[in-house]
Amino acid sequence: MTSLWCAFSVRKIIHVDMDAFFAAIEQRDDPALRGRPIAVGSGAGRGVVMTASYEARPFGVRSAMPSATAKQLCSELLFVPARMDVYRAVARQIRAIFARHADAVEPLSVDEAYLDVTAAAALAPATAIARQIKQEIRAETGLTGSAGVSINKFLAKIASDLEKPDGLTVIRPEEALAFIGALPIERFHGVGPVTARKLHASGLTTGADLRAMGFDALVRRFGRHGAYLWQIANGRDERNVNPDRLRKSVGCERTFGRDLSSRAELESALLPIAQKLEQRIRDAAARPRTLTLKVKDDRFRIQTRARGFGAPILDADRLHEAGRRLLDEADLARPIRLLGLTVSQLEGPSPQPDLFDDNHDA
Ligand code: TTP
Ligand code: MG
Repeated sequence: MTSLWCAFSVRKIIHVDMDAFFAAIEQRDDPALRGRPIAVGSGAGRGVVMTASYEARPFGVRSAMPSATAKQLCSELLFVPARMDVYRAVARQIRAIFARHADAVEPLSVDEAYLDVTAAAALAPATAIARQIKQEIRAETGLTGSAGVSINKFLAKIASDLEKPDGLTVIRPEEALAFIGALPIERFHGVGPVTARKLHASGLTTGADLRAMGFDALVRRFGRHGAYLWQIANGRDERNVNPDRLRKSVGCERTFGRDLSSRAELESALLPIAQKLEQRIRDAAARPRTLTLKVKDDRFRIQTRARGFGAPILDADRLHEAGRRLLDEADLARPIRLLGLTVSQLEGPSPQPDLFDDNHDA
């Protein structure tokens, strides 16, 4: 009786993440790059590494690293310029494969998604579905992805990372608690370096430590984030696979009490907008690469000016600085009644939002 009930109540979630996505596509399309350490991104000036092939990783070359540093670590590193249109087209192919197998698909970034296969798993085991998806990805795109299969999003995502590249890792319901118990708290989503330091200072290093501390003590010490940590440590993550989660843009704008005329006033008015936007970017777990400035003057004429970035633009200072540069491109002859900043092109890996970051209401 119990096992029957379990069979119907336990969800089956798969997380798929492509291996060295941009770099693997470049190696697929140019045989001369295969088997070699490559980085996608600009190798010139202040360029950054978008991703590195698995051959480059043993040298320590990583995403978001300045290209100059990467070259120092690996002198043979080949830089290949990004071809975003190609990557997006492959992302669409992969999503089409997911849609064939899952009841719900939630893309997290250009190369990863959560799949809810609970209903499909009544016909074939979730592990077999994951294997089939990996096969179809390989057959239709010539690329490999890694899959994690488990009972919730948290465990599925951790699982997909465990045997990269070309991995398939299953964390079964009966293994979940032991797995989380041994898991270092740094691996918990939402625990970045700041939170990790605080937890370590309280003697907490693993999921088992969090469980042992107990719900009440965790909440007393860490507020609602303590409650979240306790839930996760006990294998509870009820978040649904939500197909509509991915947003196209995030923005913030202000209409001023009086129209602003001086450049200095406009620049300082832009700062709180950038700060609010930083918070919204974090809340949306976005990795935006385009910033758009909106300017409305006293005659309600609207101008927009936009700029793209090689790496995600996330913090208020950079948003403010980029916004000020965009002001240079706008016609500011008339008094200004509204300024706005919007980021778009949100695709990219979701960051680990840190629960105790300054802007968070921890
Ligand atoms: P990831 O899935 O984080 O990395 P990856 O697919 O290259 O490698 P892994 O096998 O470890 O999953 O990101 C997917 C793509 O997003 C990556 O190929 C390039 C891009 N990207 C950036 O442009 N900047 C970044 O800082 C990161 C992390 C990724
Ligand atoms: Mg990936």
